Amino acid sequence: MVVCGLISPMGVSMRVLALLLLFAFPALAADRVVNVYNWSDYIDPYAVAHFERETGIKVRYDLYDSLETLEGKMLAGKTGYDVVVPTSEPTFSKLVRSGALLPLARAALPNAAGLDAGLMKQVASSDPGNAHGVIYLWGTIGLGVNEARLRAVAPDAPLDSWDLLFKPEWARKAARCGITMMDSAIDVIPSVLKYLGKSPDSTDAADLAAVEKTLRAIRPHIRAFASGGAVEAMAAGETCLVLSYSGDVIQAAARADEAGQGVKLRYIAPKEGAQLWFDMLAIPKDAPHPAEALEFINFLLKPDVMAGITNQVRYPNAIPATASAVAPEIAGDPGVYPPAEQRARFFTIGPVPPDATRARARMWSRFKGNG
Ligand code: N2P
Repeated sequence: MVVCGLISPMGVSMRVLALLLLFAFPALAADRVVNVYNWSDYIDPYAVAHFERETGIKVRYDLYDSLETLEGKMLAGKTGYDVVVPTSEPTFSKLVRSGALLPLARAALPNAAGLDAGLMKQVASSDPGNAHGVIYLWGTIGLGVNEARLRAVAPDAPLDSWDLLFKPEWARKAARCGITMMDSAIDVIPSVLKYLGKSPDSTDAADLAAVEKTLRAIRPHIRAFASGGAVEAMAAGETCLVLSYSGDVIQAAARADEAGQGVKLRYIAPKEGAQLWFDMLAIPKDAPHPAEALEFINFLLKPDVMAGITNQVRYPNAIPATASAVAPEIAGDPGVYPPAEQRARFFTIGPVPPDATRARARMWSRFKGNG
């Protein structure tokens, strides 16, 4: 189409010149692409379309819904991905330590100047000098409840506590309206350790045995393990209790409201402590299109684009200038932007050594298999 446009009014010679240029510089002829590997339900589709239109770069987009899946791909190497979104701990820090990520060329990321300095400092413990990643979105791990259905089967259930799921007497009751748990040893075990009064980073075999005992006791009451699909199942009213990521539950609540079938959902950051995490935009070391990756990341960090993402997926971002463009019902939702007294009960995790990671993964498959 471009070549045809050149025929007139300057005639055939211009067309020949254009063709010659394309032969001499094949990159001009090739489509520019960026291969993005991100969590499911984690972007504003309009942002992707807008980026493609503005830059001419085509976005190829793949999804995962657990850190285990992302780690499996990254450890095998040669993923072909240009942008990945690992959680600061334990995955991103592990990738940084193993040299699996490209240092970010700051000059290509002018919009990174808009990132919250305090939050970036917090993730610097996973990535010295913030060399390999910028914060995309953040959130917590907690419980999603369909209060009306839970109250119907357990009128005095403790809705503010992990007891609701981790105490067999409550789980047994909740099982009557359905319990779903995310399928991730990495993202579930720290919360159980914390609930048991242990360090969420514990590598002690006795602590892991206590976690296993707790989980096994509620195993018969879990209807399904699902990370991505939990949102739909909850929104459809198929389950009444889910262990999941904050924004996933809040998205489910919004979808349920839109569906108008009377399903009302709520996110709870349990009082004993909810894990706070940060998801990072990063570029694999062997990314085939690192320049396009930087353009994509820089685009996502634009305040208007990032505000659109938060409005869509209901996770908070780390760009303070988005505040005025985030919808009031989202900015005012304590599950999305937690007030200080709630944040005081959040905890973060540190790196998990390889042998502890393996022990946790083995325990998780024993637990899951014991249905
Ligand atoms: C999106 C899940 C995101 C976050 N569905 C987990 N870090």
